[in-house]
Parts: sequence; structure tokens; C-alpha cells
Amino acid sequence: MTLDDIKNTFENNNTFIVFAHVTPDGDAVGSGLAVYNLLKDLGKELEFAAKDVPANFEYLKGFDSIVEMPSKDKYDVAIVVDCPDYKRIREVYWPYFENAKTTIEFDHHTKNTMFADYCIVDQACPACCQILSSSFDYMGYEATKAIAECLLTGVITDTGGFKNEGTNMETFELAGWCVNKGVNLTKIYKDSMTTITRTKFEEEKIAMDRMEFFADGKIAFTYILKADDDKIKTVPGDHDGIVEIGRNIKGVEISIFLYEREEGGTYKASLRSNEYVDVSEICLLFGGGGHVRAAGATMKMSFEDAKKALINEAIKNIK
Ligand SMILES: [Mn+2]
Repeated sequence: MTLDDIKNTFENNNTFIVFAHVTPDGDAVGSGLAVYNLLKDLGKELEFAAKDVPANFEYLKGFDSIVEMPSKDKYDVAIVVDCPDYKRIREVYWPYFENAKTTIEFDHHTKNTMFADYCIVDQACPACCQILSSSFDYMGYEATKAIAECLLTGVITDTGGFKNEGTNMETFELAGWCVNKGVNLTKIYKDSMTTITRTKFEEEKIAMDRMEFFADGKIAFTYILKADDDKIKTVPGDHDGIVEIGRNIKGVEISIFLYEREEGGTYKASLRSNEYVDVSEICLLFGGGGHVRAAGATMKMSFEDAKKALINEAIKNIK
């Protein structure tokens, strides 16, 4: 079985590099650090490379060791977590993936391209951290408390605090197991989900103020521009979850949040749905993807074109 091969790969190599998707969220950071801590405990030489990691995950072991760029030229093994295609890790990381002797991926996104030598992919799983938990179990590695904190962080954030579709018995079993291990669920829930930066609060106010509705209130749309970020002095992670504001409004099926990444025409779209629209299909049209109820895409076009294209596609999906 693939996990036996992965265990062999873990045991028989020395240098490892870990990557996750761009603009990492709690599941990406939790997954990356869970693998990092596991391999570190096995005495391996490794790095987890990521950029724009939200500071609210600083309580996780290994957070301070995250590097923006890998320090070696080449690694025996490259591991990609929480990512449907290695092209969705930062472009500067692609060569490290391509030059590794062996590649491994753990993921739960739809339309995963099975891009590694060894792929552990379960689209029905609500968090990559949940896949890692069962994978570690199968391989006979018992997670330490520090690893349990990483796993719980990913599970809490990707399930929206145990409420999103896909949350299942294994999710609660994992949470229960973490609590039993001594993990402080209250603190992790607060740090990863409910406590927000003052700058994020300011962004949310703007996003709420700009909320527009289409298709009889079934589509909610809002946005943040680079000028807003500059004025408020936002930090990585401040845009996370703003799309939920629209989804939580009664009657809304699709919530769209658009934010400007770089001045002059790169926008990140985040989409959420409540009951029947597969937003990953909409995002796929723009080169993105994700999950049935949560997806995103990067759009290189003007703000007006991006807004129009997204709303048009959303309307087509509304019943
Ligand atoms: Mn995830």
C-alpha cells in the first residue's frame, strides 16, 4: 500500500522539504507543521517553506522554524500538503519539487491531479490534517501533543469550527483524541478561529459596508482593495474568513469575496456556498479550485471584469 511506501521513504531518506498551498490557512500550516514535527522527531533534516503565514498560528511547535526559502539546493524528498497540484505551491518552490528524488502528497481538494510519486488523497475528508492523522496511525507513528495541536488546528479551521459539510465521526474522534492527549481545545479554538487582529476587524467593517446582493439575495458580493490594505496596514491572514460574512446571511447561497493582491490587476476570489452550488466548478473556470462549498481562484483582469465574470457564473448556478 502507498502508506507503506511512504513510511519506507520517511525511514530511508535524510533530507526533506515540505510545502503547502500559497497564502496558507490553518489546515495548510497545521499539516505542514505536523509533518515537520513528525520527521524532526525521527531525526530527519528538514524544512517547511512557506510565505505569508498568519501569525495567529504562532502557538504551534515549529512555527518559528518556517523558512521563506529552502536553504539547500536539493532535497531527497519533497512533501506537499493540502494542495491539489504542485503548481499551486509558490512558483519559486517548483524546482525543489521537480528535483526531489521522491515526491509525496497528502490532500483533500477536489480535482487533485495526483502529481506526486505517492499520493494520499481523500476528497471527502474535511481537512488535510485529518488525512495526516489517519496516515500517521496506519504508519505506526504516535502523534505527540505538539503534533496533536497541529492536527487539531487544521481540523478546526477547515471545518469552520466543526460545522462545515464533511465534518464526520472521525473529525470528532480526532478532536476527542487530541483533548485526551492534553491539548487545550478552548485555547486552540480561540487562537485559530475566534480571535481576530484589530486590522482584520477594520477590514471586516469595510467588507460589510460594501456588501451587495444579486439574484434576489441569493448571491452576496464584497471586496477589499490594495488601497484598503495599505491604509489599514493588514497582516497575512486578515482576509481569511471575510467571505463567511456573506455566507452567514439568510437566503444567500453563494458568497463571493474579491481582494486585490497586487496593484494593477491581480485579484483573489474566495467563494462559499450553503446548500447546492459547487463553487469549485465556478473557480475552475478561472484556473482555481478547492472544495464543493469553499473554493478560490486568482484572476488577472480588471476589478470590474473579475466582478462581472464571477457574478455571471454565480447567477448561472442559482436555482
Ligand atoms: Mn485544507
